[in-house]
Amino acid sequence: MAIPVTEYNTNVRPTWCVGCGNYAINTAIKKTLSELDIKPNQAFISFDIGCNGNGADKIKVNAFKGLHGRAIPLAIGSHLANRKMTVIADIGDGGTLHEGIEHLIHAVRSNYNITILIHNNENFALTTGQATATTQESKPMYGLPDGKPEREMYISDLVLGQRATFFARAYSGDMLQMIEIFKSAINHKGCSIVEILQYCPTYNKEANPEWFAQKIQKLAQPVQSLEEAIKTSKTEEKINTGVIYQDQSIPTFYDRLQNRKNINTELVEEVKNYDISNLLKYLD
Ligand SMILES: Cc1ncc(C[n+]2csc(CCOP(=O)(O)OP(=O)(O)O)c2C)c(N)n1
Ligand code: SF4
Repeated sequence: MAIPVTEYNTNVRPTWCVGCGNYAINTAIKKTLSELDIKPNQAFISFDIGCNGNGADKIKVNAFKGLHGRAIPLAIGSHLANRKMTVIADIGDGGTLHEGIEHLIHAVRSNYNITILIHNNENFALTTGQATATTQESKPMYGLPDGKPEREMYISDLVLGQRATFFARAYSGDMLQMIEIFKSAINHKGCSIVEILQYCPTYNKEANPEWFAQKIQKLAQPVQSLEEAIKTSKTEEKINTGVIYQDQSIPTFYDRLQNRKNINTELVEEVKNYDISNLLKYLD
């Protein structure tokens, strides 16, 4: 029998704005863990700074809220320390594509066995709606009344360009699809990236449920090649959601380290014989 969803509840009341997509995302994570029978003490979630990160104390798992943009290296470190744990990094588009962009690239490249959930609300919401890399070109934003001068960046282009082994797109307004996507992402052996189109009624009013209803189309199944995945992930006419690409044939970071298996690590000679009495004398 699945673990009741209430087991993942805390007594902290959410403070997100009315209608914010973060409510549904937080609940979808709980429902996913419940349906996969992952107990609260078997999951580690690193949360970022931002509205998304305020989910940290609203879910009962091993949760850690780190510095802005660092949810991904925290997840990687936790996975390397305990590979039995289900490890998720939960982060906003700002933290992922600005402060922490290098971590995303290396997580994908190394294919660590973690899941990265990116709340893409197309702005730095907690700090009152500044433009991020995913904000549409020319859109007026806080501090940019004449519109964002740069072109937008697509998460799919970035991660599929680095040969991600799993890329999916979910929408915060579709809880059932979100849960199915999160389950596939957690079950994927390797680094799974889920871009969640997150409704932010306060700073990104244009991308509202009516707009999403017209734009979104659900992909029946993943496409076969990276090239096709990059094309399918484009968001100009229609926005495809679902698992867009998955390659199970690439070994994870740890599976590649065959030479380290069953080896008891020992200190090298020069470390074993290092005399530290000189350093210790300052402790007296
Ligand atoms: C290194 C660093 N840079 C900037 C900030 C200020 N800051 C705090 S939250 C935030 C916005 C977060 O935006 P995003 O990651 O997209 O998450 P959202 O609030 O939209 O969920 C910023 C810029 C910070 N705390 N640390
Ligand atoms: S500002 Fe946007 S992302 Fe932040 S809580 Fe409000 S609706 Fe949600």
